[in-house]
Amino acid sequence: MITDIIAAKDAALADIEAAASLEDIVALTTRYAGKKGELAALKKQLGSLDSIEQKKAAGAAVNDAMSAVDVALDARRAVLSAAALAEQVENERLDLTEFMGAPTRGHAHLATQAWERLEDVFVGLGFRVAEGPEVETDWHNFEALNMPIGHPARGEWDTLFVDHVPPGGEPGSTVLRTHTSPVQIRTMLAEEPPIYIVAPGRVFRRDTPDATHMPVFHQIEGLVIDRNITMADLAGTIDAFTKAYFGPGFNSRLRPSYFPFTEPSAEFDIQRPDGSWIELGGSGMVHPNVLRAGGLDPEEWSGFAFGFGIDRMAIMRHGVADIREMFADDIRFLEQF
Ligand code: FA5
Repeated sequence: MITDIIAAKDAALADIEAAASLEDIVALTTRYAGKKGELAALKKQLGSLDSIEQKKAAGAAVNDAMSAVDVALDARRAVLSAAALAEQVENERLDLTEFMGAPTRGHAHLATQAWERLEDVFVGLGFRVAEGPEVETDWHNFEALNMPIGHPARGEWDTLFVDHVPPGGEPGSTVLRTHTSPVQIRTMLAEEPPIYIVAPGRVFRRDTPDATHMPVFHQIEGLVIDRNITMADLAGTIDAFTKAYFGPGFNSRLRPSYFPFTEPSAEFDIQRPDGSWIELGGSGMVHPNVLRAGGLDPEEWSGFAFGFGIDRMAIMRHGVADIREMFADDIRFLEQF
């Protein structure tokens, strides 16, 4: 019997050594190490042996054979698994040095290009670039801009609220800024006039996307605070800016309007090549209440402010019919600019 056991063990070890795949290992495990395997069958025969000594010796031989087979299976499985993994890695390897045809160069997105060009134009006119946070307090976004809680004009901006209550604050008092105008307040509170800044940035509204609206878009705010600033300074600045940004052949107009934070207020429109007008932004003389919220004396200081839609300016300048094209991430559209 012991001879049979040793023969079975040697056959098993030779087969395991010769196994070429993990599937072979599974089959050999069933054949030799399983409950119905060859060694288990020999173990069952132990009972038929005559003496206790024979049973002990044969039992020890079977156990020894079984553990030798288990060890061999584990070792061979480890070798084959490592080989399979190496093969998979090699098959899935990406050659990052490979390129198809001539390399192409990327460039800044159309919105970024417009943003940077606008900054350049205004820096050329003597403005400095300022910025503020995208997550704002209700106070900076509305209240300091002459829109106390309950003011009907708040409804003009379909506001997105942030689920955050600041220490000592009220629920619903944190918003995604609906315009860049809160940067006016932050700038007035942070520095002494004279102030000549532009503040480009991302703003958020619960607007449904259409040809001229996006729920996330960009504005550039302008703020001038100095002595004896008049509406003529505002009109002159907008005229100079229009010529510098759009070039000759574009017409612009200021149209009387209403904003709570400016008085008087004007809307700024530009004429499309097809003759139709599109609204690009709002503007006006900074309201005395806004100067006060910014810590300034309206008897001493006056100023003007404006807020233009950057994306609208980009589509106007390039003759794009639909603002949604800007954000569809279609490389065929973007690479034209
Ligand atoms: C404002 O946001 C005022 N803060 C502008 C302002 C600043 C007035 C300073 C006076 C003084 P309004 O909601 O009209 O105003 O937006 C200004 C411009 O942003 C619009 O003229 C338009 O060009 C752009 N705009 C508004 N909503 C969208 C939108 N959903 N998608 C793309 N552009 C938009």
